[in-house]
Amino acid sequence: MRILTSGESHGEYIAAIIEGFPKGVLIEQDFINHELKRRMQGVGRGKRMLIEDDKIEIVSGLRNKISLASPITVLLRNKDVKIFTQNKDELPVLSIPRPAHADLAGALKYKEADIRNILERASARETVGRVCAGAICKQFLSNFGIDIASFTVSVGEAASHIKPKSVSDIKTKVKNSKLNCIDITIEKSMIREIEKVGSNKDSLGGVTEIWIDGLPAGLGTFMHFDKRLDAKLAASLMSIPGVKGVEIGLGFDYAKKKGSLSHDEIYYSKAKGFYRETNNSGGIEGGISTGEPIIIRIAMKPIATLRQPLNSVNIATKKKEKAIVERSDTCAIAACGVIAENMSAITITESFLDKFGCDSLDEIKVNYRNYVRTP
Ligand code: EPS
Repeated sequence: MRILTSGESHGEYIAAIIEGFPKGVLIEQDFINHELKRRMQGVGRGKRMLIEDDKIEIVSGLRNKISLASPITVLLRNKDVKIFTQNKDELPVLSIPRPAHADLAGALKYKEADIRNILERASARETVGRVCAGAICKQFLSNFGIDIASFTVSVGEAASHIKPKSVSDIKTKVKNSKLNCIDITIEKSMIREIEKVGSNKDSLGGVTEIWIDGLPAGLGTFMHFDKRLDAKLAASLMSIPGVKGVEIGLGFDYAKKKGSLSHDEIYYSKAKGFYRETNNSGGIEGGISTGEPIIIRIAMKPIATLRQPLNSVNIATKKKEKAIVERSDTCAIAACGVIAENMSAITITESFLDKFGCDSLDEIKVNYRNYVRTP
């Protein structure tokens, strides 16, 4: 399976093409719109989210809602269109890069004098296309009881220490949250932090945790470095704009502990097969899923655009100036969780299709059942 997205933040459309998706999968457009709506929400989101309604059209790859195995094309029309492919727009040239955005690195790389031509594609708006593809993959995975959820662990200094039991536990607890949080007490401190930095024209990041339940043991492999499931998940999550850290299971805490106190001992029962009573590995050993839930945390840096801008240099004059101010979010950690769920769904689907075949759902189901039958 291959996925392409296209589109600029203020261009006419965002598009996603999913090639190599199996035949016979029921795809509900409403579910994709539901995931897109979740991506728009959360305290700290910017005014753009009030302009857009982020509803999709699927223009190829399905017949009567069922996938045909041909490339699936999803289109989403932006409402806030400022740049055009054919007509001339009147936008001024932007020449003062924002620290922490792609502005300067992109302008240097592409020898570009107008930073608008960099930031339009570098904008996190592109993650709309990834959520569309991920929401299609989530619907494929649901045929095998695989489900994914996320929750906000911390925002600035406000951190929750509550541990969920499962994906369905997370889903129940975040239902009425304004920040995709399972801890309503700490959520209040998180919201206060976001409001405080917002009124100081500043920005914040945070940490979000992703859980994947229902995976069989055996996805991914150590046989080659680029097929390790942990490496694939880390790469796909690190590709989300603003993400600067990924840890699986105990992650960085492993480095502080003895092996005898950190490795997950192995048990067997007739009813459960092989199982563990702890899950410090985060559900992956040797680059392969163990059958325990996959647990990953990602850290997002503060949003790059500051309404009280940092020092920068005008790329035309080379003089010191304050960075440009574009409309932006104060904190996007809740949205980051939704994007991370959908990026994980893409990666898990890729490894699932590698293991069980990729042409039709019926064939994949037969292969899956044969595989899981023998422990
Ligand atoms: C975003 C849309 C963008 C930004 C944000 C994410 O819209 P606009 O630039 O029109 O306000 O709100 O992008 C960034 C934070 C960024 O740094 O690029 C979206 O749809 O997620």
